[in-house]
Amino acid sequence: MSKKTVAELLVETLAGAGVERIYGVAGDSLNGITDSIRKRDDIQWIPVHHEEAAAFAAGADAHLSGRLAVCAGSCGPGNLHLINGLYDCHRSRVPVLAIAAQIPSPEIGSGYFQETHPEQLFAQCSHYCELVSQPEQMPRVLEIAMQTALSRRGVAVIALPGDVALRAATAHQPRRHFPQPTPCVCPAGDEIATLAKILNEATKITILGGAGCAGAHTELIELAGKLKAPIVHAMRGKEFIEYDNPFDVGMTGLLGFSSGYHAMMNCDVLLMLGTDFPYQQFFPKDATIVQIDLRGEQLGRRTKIDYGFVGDTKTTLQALLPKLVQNEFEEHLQASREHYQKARKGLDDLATGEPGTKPIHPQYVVRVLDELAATDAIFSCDVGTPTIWAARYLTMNGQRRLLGSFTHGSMANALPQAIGAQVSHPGRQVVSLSGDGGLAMLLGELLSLRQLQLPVKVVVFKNDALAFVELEMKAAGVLDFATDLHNPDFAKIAEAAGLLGLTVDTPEQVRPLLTQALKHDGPALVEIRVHRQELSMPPTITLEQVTGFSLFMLKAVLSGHGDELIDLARINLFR
Ligand SMILES: Cc1cc2nc3c(=O)[nH]c(=O)nc-3n(C[C@H](O)[C@H](O)[C@H](O)COP(=O)(O)OP(=O)(O)OC[C@H]3O[C@@H](n4cnc5c(N)ncnc54)[C@H](O)[C@@H]3O)c2cc1C
Ligand SMILES: Cc1ncc(C[n+]2csc(CCOP(=O)(O)OP(=O)(O)O)c2C)c(N)n1
Repeated sequence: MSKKTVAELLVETLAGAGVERIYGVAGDSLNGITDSIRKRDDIQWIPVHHEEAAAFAAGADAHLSGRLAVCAGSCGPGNLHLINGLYDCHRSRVPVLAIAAQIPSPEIGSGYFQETHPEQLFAQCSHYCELVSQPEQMPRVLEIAMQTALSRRGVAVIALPGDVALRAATAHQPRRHFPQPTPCVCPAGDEIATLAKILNEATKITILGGAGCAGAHTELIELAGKLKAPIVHAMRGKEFIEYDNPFDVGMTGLLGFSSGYHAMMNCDVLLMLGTDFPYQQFFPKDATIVQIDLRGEQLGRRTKIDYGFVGDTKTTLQALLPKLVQNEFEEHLQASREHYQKARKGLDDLATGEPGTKPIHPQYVVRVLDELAATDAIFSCDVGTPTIWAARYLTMNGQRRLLGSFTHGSMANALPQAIGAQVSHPGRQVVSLSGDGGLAMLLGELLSLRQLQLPVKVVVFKNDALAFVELEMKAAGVLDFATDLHNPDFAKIAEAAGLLGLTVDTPEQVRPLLTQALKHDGPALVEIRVHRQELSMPPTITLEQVTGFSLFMLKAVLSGHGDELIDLARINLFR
């Protein structure tokens, strides 16, 4: 019988599979695991201050590396805190294993101190969630969990009672190799022929691409060239699609560009590639819609489709391209591109910083940040108005990365995601675009930056409000309420926490202080006093006009200024 404990076997299995770190907060029920990590030098414990941050950090790590990342929480409250972050990982389809420590096994079912039932709690945010109740289950349950997280892409959870973790393991040799499966999936020959026929017979074709186009940039651009098709992207596809793309016509959706919207509405055939863009209202009603997705269950989920094919984008396009004839009809592409340039200019015109004017336009801040940031910077943006600025003013180039809580939509994501990004990519510049509400929600994670010596740059958009919600309230015709924030001086808090803390009050300070922060050899926080209601309600739109219109929020979000409807609001509300 080996003297190795279950916890040691668990840690050995993870390390052997290439897992380099576990994010978490220590606790009694995790002692076996943390102690096993202490004894090894091929795997690290990454201490954060809130388990939710551990899950977000692991999600960012997995998203950027494409590999399994791991987080852990102690029993009861410790692993309950993981849940929101795990929902985000699961819904973003990143492979994350969560170790949820459990109370001593003989006490389960007695209402013991800190007792919860992780198998039930994590059921909705995982593909696999099992209790390890005896040593003989290990490492098999762990291996199944890891394989499931990788193969189905999402979260897997193992609940491990502290006492079981300390018992002697019965198995010796864990499996070593857990590569991320990357199967080539191609629709059958007759399906490719059908797809080619639809596309060859159409002239006005638009492509809507999403995160499922990652790794298929060359094929995508060649496809658009053959089809003379404008490419619209969904938010999670921005980092993979926008760059080096002469067919780019911007994003669609509430935060999108009117050019993206029009390109989709005016086409005869819409080709959806690797996207789960969620907003039904933005899909055309009369076009033929063709969808290609790696997961069959995604087909037709967001809009009624005419044809659906199961395949990965790269392999499918490689099979399709030789069967396509060159489309000679240029007008649709030209009109969409011209529209895009106009929409882009409209947004750029809002990103100004007149000396002396206060408060500062947040658009200007992000435009300057975009100019100053490294070619391979990793950005994360909080849910709230920072997501809007990131979508519109950060330029992707194939090397830069963009993290957000785009599918789950949770506040306070940016700082913990930046932690995961910086830990897993120590040489890269990592910038968190944080809301003042979002930062405050997981403020303790500033301390993690110091403790872990992570040179993350936190740019705080200080508008003294839950501004995104305020916009929604205005748009819904209700008075703002409960959205005020009586903020502290975040720069001073940062200084006290051992970070460089800077305050920007005027537009002329934006560039020098962002430059100083980016150059700083260590963590830095730049608090920027930005306009509270940058996206004000267009005064010409009344509640009656939008009653029953499910995109009511759009009129607030998409208008750059109260008197200037630059985007989709006009198209949707006044047609
Ligand atoms: C405040 C806020 C506002 C937002 N506003 C907008 C907005 O205006 N516009 C917008 O676009 N988004 C917006 N979002 C984000 C939105 O909620 C969705 O997360 C986003 O649109 C989805 O992007 P996606 O389709 O690229 O990625 P996903 O939702 O991740 O979909 C990717 C799809 O690709 C498939 N796939 C994966 N790999 C492959 C492969 N190799 N080959 C083929 N298929 C594959 C997957 O199965 C999945 O169906 C907003 C989010 C927030 C928080
Ligand atoms: C955990 C969580 N709570 C509440 C919300 C609802 N919500 C969405 S955006 C937002 C405001 C975000 O405020 P802040 O971080 O200050 O950014 P701002 O919009 O002001 O720039 C809120 C409360 C949410 N998405 N997630």
